[in-house]
Amino acid sequence: MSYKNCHSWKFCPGTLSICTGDITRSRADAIVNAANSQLAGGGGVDGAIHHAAGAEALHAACKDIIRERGKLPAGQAVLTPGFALSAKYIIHTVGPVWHGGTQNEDALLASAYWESALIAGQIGCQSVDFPAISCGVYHFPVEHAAEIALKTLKKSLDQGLVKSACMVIFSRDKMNIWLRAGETLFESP
Ligand code: AR6
Repeated sequence: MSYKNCHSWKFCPGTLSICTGDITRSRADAIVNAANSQLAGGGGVDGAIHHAAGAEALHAACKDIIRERGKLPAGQAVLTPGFALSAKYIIHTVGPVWHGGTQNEDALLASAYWESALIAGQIGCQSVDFPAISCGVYHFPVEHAAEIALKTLKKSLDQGLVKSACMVIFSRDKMNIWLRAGETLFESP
């Protein structure tokens, strides 16, 4: 595993982890991309994934999806191969843009995690790694996002969608926020 500072909670069934690292180096069966509705690539983790997977092949696969089904609304997810990544699949989801919590952002963020885990389960992935969806240019407050993400991933483990889910936190500064959220949710009596 190329991640660092990993902290894991073992549940029955499944393991939920939080690590620092670069998700493009994931060894999981699938990684999740925090994409935009056009699946057009962009900056942040989306840009890094397109670059590492091979921009041309991934762009072509994304274009085919958009041609077939139209734009991907926030809260939904779709699948492409991982191309040059070690991960076999990329699950692209669109998180909500933060508008102060007035536009159903909490439910849309939970749905982005849930729908991604659902696809991972449907294609037989045992392990799936997630970035902090919406916590970059979409400006979702990190403490709040962490609580929603971890609760939703725990539920996906409880329901047996996947065996192992890992939150990959890019910035070490934000790691404490995620760990605190995990401790509060899973270790408080
Ligand atoms: N590995 C893991 N996490 C990363 C990486 C990486 N290599 N690079 C950045 N992050 P963002 P969003 C973290 O802005 O807020 C794109 O342009 C980053 O530190 O990538 O959902 C899309 O095309 C942050 O915590 O995604 C969309 O237009 C987190 O990933 C838009 O941004 C998410 O930040 C989506 O915005």
